Amino acid sequence: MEPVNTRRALIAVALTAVVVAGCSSQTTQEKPAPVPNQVTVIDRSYSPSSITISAGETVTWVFDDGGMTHDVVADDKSFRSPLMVSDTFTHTFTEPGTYSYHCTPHPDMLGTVVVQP
Ligand SMILES: [Cu+2]
Repeated sequence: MEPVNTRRALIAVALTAVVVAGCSSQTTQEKPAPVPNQVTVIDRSYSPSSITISAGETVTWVFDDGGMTHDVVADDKSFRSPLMVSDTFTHTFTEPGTYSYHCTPHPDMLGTVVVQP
């Protein structure tokens, strides 16, 4: 009697382990969650060109323009990225306001971050 119950318990544990392992392997195959407040630097422009966030939030610029070099420079100099061809640049905005920025090599590349209270 006792050994049978123990065996059943072990089988239940083994089945549970398989289910959990299946779930976790599925999780690792999912794409990473999209970054909030993301601006993609692509096609010689900022996309979206205007983004609205709340004070305390962070904007992430993703440089992905096929090898073309860009940067992100605030018109009021409150933030500035290096010149970049790939990777990301982030800036956290603590003060509400409207921040316009541009690209040094391409002065016609313009973007705006609107920070709400
Ligand atoms: Cu540029």
